[in-house]
Amino acid sequence: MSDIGQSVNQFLVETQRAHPSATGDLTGLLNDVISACKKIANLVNRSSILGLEGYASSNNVQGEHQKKLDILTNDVVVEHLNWTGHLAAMVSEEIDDIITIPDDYPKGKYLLCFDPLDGSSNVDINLSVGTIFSVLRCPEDIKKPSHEHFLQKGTEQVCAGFCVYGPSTMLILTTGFGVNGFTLDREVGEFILTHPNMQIPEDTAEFAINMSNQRYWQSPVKRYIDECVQGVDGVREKNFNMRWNASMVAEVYRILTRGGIFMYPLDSRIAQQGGKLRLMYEANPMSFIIEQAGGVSSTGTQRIMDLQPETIHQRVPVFLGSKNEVERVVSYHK
Ligand code: AHM
Ligand code: MG
Repeated sequence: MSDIGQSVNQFLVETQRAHPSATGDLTGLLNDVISACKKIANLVNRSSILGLEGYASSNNVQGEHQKKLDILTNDVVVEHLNWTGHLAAMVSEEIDDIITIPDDYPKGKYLLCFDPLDGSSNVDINLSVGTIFSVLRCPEDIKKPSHEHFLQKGTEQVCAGFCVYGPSTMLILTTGFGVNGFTLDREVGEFILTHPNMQIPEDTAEFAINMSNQRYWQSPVKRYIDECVQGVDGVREKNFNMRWNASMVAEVYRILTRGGIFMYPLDSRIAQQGGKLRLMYEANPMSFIIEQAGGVSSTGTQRIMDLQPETIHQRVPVFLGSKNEVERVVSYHK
């Protein structure tokens, strides 16, 4: 029988049963994350009606001007997850320090890193935004996790996922056994398995990069993009298409669906800060998903999931997507 049409809850419970040592804690945690995402989908969908467009008066730890929805969606995740007993602590793009679990709630065995509203520059113009999350194990016997407990390589992730709030609300999940995509059925309020076992084609003729930064790029990236743009008249002998959503969740969803390469490279403007995208709650979870779907994810010189994080808000250059294209741009860095 086809699995298509299964609810995400049934999918998670059946996955849990297939692993007899599983306690149900991860299923419980994921159900909490999914509830938070449904609430966020609703807020994003109704943001104009609710008067939630525009900026708040604050900056986040990265010095970025926060949107009202950045703050609100962060609070939704925290409030859905801090009392349920599955987490020991959280890290959010929007909050400088670790988010601890209040003393009167039980502590769980997992750590959550999340970006509550990725691509939020798109929210006021009615384009896709999303929520990205990564689940790590909290070392046993640690009652109050500190920064060092979060600084685990991407290869240590137990689960990663993201939601895209687009024409449909989609949830993409991996627990290390392939990648599955679910669509929110708003009529019944449930995510339904619509895209089982997503696979990224090894070849592609579509790239995604913010071309307005071209003059700041390093030579391997300039060379790779020049060759794509030359199309049939250059060494690649085929024409390339370009997309840039300014929303990593939308780009990664597109790549999971029809292939492609996504790049946010180091450039001379952002070299000092190490890149634009954040390792713990953007690059690592997306890399886990991309690799589980047969793609490749690199900084240009190193597999992203092998990086030893040094700080919770660390940034990295990102090249991810169809295997043969990512390997090509990586080879230009050698
Ligand atoms: P955000 O988490 O503050 O939204 O920033 C991350 C986003 C990514 O989703 C997207 O790929 C990138 O920033 C777009 O950057 P730019 O506006 O420089 O093109
Ligand atoms: Mg983000």
